[in-house]
Amino acid sequence: MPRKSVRFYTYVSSPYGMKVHGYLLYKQIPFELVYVNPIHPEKDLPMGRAVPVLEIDGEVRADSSPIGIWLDEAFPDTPQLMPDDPTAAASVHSADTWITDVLIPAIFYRVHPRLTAPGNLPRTIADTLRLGYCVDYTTPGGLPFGLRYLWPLFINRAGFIRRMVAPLASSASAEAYRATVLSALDRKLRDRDFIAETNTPSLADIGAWALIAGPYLLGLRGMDDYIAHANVLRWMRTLEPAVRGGTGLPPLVPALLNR
Ligand SMILES: N[C@@H](CCC(=O)N[C@@H](CS)C(=O)NCC(=O)O)C(=O)O
Repeated sequence: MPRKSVRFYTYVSSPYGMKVHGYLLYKQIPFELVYVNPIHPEKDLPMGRAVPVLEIDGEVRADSSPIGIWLDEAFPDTPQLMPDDPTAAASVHSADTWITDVLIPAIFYRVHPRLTAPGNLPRTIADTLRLGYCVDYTTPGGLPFGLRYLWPLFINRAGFIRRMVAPLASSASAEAYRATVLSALDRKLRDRDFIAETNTPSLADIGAWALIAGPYLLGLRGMDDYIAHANVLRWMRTLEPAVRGGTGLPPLVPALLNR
């Protein structure tokens, strides 16, 4: 059978994109990576204006977790992200909801200048400038002149980020919120190897791994705090060989941006 053609549209800084990127690396599916211009994503995307979008043999779909399930169907001979057993599958879905509702906002919150504790504002601005640099570097033709220096403002204004972090505004600092979330993950991993009730890595593990490793690899500061959580660290290390790439596939973060 001829090899399926897979094209993956994202931006380097998109958490949802990082999840899908992780799925593709874990399954070792050869794919073409297309970084879209985040200012006018609709010009580069085959559908809509949100990333990630995946195209398999000309068929396009959006939405990160459903994309993972679609990849299982399209590539049944690769490691499966969703278990067959219905109880285990329900546990993966519930863990994936936690990732969407809790883990991803914790990451966005950390780089949202307006909501950060005042003492951490310089660091948060430095991190958002770093994100601007990474997006500029990976966007074909670069961002419009000077925009990368305005990235903190761009992040502050993005509607989907505002909606996501709004309920968290009453939390303590971004760091404290992130520490609470990592502690919760550490407790989940205390008595088991994977986030959901599965015997092998699932959609939840691969997504969460990419979400924790991606911002660290992009060079944001303070993103190595997971090391302080022994169970999270053990789990990150166990999964690393399977998700880090090294198989000639486009890595989660391009080598020249990588630490
Ligand atoms: N539920 C979607 C969310 C995707 C999403 O919010 N993507 C952001 C980038 S991280 C985006 O492109 N937002 C632009 C918009 O919604 O207009 C998924 O899981 O893929």
